Amino acid sequence: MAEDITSHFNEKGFVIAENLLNLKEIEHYKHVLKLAVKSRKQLDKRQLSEKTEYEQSFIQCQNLWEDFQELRELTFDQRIAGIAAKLLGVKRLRIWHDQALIKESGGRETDTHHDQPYWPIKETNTITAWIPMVSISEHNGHMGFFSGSHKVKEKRFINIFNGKVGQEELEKLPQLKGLKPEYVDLKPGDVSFHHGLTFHNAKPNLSSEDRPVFTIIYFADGSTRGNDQFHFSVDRASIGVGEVIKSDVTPLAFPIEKPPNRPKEPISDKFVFPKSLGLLPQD
Ligand SMILES: O=C(O)CCC(=O)C(=O)O
Repeated sequence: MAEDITSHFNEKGFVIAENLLNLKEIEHYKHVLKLAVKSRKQLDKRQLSEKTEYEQSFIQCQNLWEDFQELRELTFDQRIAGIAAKLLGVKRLRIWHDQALIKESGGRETDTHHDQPYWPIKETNTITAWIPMVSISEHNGHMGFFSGSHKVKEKRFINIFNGKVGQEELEKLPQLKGLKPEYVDLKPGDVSFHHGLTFHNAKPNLSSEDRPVFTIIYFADGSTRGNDQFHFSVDRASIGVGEVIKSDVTPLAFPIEKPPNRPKEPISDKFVFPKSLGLLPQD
């Protein structure tokens, strides 16, 4: 099976690992994820319609492992990280960050993009595990992947943060030429993995329930900082351009015996109530 999913991943840039977690675990993580998001977003009283277009795609809370011990178990789960390492073909992985992506009931689509340009990592040995806490279908924000788009080794920054991305911009991308997204339905316990260069999007949530999802982003150990674009995962540790990305805010994720300790300066201590993008604690 592992061989199959690796060749599928290499060919398509995404793959599904079915039944990786059991239903009891998913029920547990669904509960703790809900509490974590509630805590981080306690000051945000806005209705969906009052949010920016970007925020109408999902409620986003990053670096939850640093603040919530029970989610740390998930972020550093060796079954998930082990598959991610296998898919990337590397022996050791680090955490870039984790996050909740809760597409609210009525939430709009997630615009087409790939992830790598959002991260100042020079090498492109990166992968995201996308872990739904409910069944995912066309009704509640399933993801669509542009199969093979990761093979064009070129980073294109798509600005999804300022509102809907124009079709004209997407049509010009060599990565998407002749491709349509392959939408993927998932059961609780399934985990999808996508490469940092794979273009993807997600459908709106037409259902009456929020779509709770937790994602974990990993990068190959030994990767270096590629540019000076600000990012919490390198700037908190003062990692300079060209230096190896290695600190207690991006700890080893695989292989490890047990989850790491909380970083010396956890994100919610250092960045209290930031009013930026709604990415981080509170706001
Ligand atoms: O969950 C979504 O709607 C989008 C997820 C995504 O873009 C990602 O995990 O890279």
